[in-house]
Amino acid sequence: MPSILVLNGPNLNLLGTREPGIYGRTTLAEIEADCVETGRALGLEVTCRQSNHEGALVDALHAAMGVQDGVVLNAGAYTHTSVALRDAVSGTGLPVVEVHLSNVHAREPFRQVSHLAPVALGVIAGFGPAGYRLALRALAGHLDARG
Ligand code: CA2
Repeated sequence: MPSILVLNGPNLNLLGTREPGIYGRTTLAEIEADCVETGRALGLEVTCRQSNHEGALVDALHAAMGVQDGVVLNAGAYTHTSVALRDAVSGTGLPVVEVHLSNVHAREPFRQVSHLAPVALGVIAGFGPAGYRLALRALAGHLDARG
């Protein structure tokens, strides 16, 4: 069974507790449980991780090499700043779907820049927690087509 890492970055552990106007009321634990459930329905084994630390996110991507078949990545603010994460994404060679809860393209100009998008399989933004489900579906289709 293909294995997928769902990796969340800085501050996403606060989901559902603060700023519900932007990020909604769903907690990260609820999103992760939904990912595991969606994965089960799609025939994917889903493992979830979150870190507030750039290097720990790089380490998590490295650890996924040879173990996992794809990654759903919401790197939070590091999306817009981190060349190290971009290098880790391209270095692992894993298919990575970049996810954002909010429509980053409708927000501040600095959020419209992604260092990850050019090395990602694709990007999903603006659909709230449903974006993770869409990303898992996209990865399942990609892995299936690749054989
Ligand atoms: O829309 C997204 O998913 C983001 O990746 C969320 C990041 C933001 O820096 C990106 O530009 C877009 C921020 C996550 C912060 O989450 C919070 C949740 C509740 C309270 C405060 C922050």
